[in-house]
Amino acid sequence: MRLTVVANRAPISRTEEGDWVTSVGGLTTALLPVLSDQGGTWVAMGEEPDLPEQQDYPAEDPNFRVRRVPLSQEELDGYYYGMANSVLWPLSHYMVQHLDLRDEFFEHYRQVNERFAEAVNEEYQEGDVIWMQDYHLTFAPALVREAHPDAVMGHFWHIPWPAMEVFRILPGARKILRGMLGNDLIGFHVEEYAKNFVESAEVLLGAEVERPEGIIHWKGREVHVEAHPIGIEVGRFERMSESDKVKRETEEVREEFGAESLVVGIDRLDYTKGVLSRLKAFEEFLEENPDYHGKVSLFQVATPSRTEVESYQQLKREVDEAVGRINGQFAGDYWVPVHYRYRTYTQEELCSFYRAADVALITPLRDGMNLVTQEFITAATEQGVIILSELTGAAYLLPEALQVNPYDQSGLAEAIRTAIEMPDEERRDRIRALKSTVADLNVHRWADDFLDRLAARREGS
Ligand code: ADQ
Repeated sequence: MRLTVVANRAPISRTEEGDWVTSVGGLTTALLPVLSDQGGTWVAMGEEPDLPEQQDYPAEDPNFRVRRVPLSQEELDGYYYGMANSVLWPLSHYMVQHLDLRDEFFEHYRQVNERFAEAVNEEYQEGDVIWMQDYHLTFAPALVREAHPDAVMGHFWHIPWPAMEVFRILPGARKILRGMLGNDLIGFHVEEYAKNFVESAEVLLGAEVERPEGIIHWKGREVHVEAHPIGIEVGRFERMSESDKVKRETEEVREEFGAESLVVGIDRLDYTKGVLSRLKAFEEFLEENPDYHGKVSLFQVATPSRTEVESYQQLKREVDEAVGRINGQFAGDYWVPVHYRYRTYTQEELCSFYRAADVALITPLRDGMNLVTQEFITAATEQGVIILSELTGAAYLLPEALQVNPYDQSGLAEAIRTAIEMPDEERRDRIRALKSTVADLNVHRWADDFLDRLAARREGS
């Protein structure tokens, strides 16, 4: 069964030396083996003007094709930075204060989705399975469906689907739902998002739905809506974290920061990740617990992200300021309370940070899943304690984490103390249970399960 993957980003990129390499990242790693094995095409946006529209890969012995949809700067601004990142992203994370609603965003998004659909239609061969990814491509499914009524098509949505009453705030909400209902199968990380989607279709479009099966009847077809929690490449993270190099680097990290207890946070710098509230909670922890001054440090890594969007620039300024304020107020002669790094690291380096942590502080204000949690758990030693926001998809699957409400600053400050003081035996029991769940989630299993369900949809079940 040939596969057409449709995603915003291509799975290969060009190095500075001009060589083509496959990207690092869960989605690429999960889908490329399947694509290479079964043949097919990966359709993605063309981010730079000089990239080929069609590229067979690898050049010497191709086993799949990359098809690019070239975008002008104006289209990229409207479709990607605008509609995807400044409208659908904040809305799906319940952050309506960050909504930037503009007609031109919607218009560019619609046009770019049409071009994606045209590219898919041109590449499509009878019997192919089409798998769309994420919130960049909500109109494309219905457009492909018009051209290929018999195509088997699925969509995985990587962020939360918000409650119906929040989703309906969006002008154009019904158009987005109609676009998505071109699919045969729609996957979310957890049941709660799937239920929200079904309710949106029922209330906003008047569609007939079947619960608890999660079936929407639409234009004479069935659209199945299911939970398919994503995982990480467990084997790779296990191997990396057990390697001598990572173990050595872990020691170096511990020595560099010198604290008795190290609390670690690692996130893309995005307002959904709760970095600012986390820093304030750590500040409150230091205010309330003078006995821990000089003994506990927070190591916060923030990856630069969407730096073109104003609200992200503002967040960076606020985080810089908060780190300066905390260190200015609390630092002692040989103790820095917050070590802050604003940069990207290799996965091996991240593993050494995960292993160096006594406590992982993962407190998004909302997150579809949160893969950093799964990476932390996989790499962690038996000492590692995971503090996890209950407003993440991961929280539904990982009850043994110390769960917190990320909006509750005092609760978070208290959880830091609880985590630091947790007895060894409890730490070990919790992390063992967490490791076992994360091992089962595995991204390869996720891809296989979704594709199996798509194959079943072809048979009509
Ligand atoms: P993201 O919002 O990007 O993903 P997350 O799932 O945590 O969030 O993944 C972040 C990835 O970036 C991790 O693999 C992590 O290793 C990496 N990373 C973080 N900091 C880094 C750094 N400094 N340098 C290099 N890499 C870094 C979206 C949704 C999530 C969902 C995923 C997958 O928002 O909810 O879990 O997709 O579906």
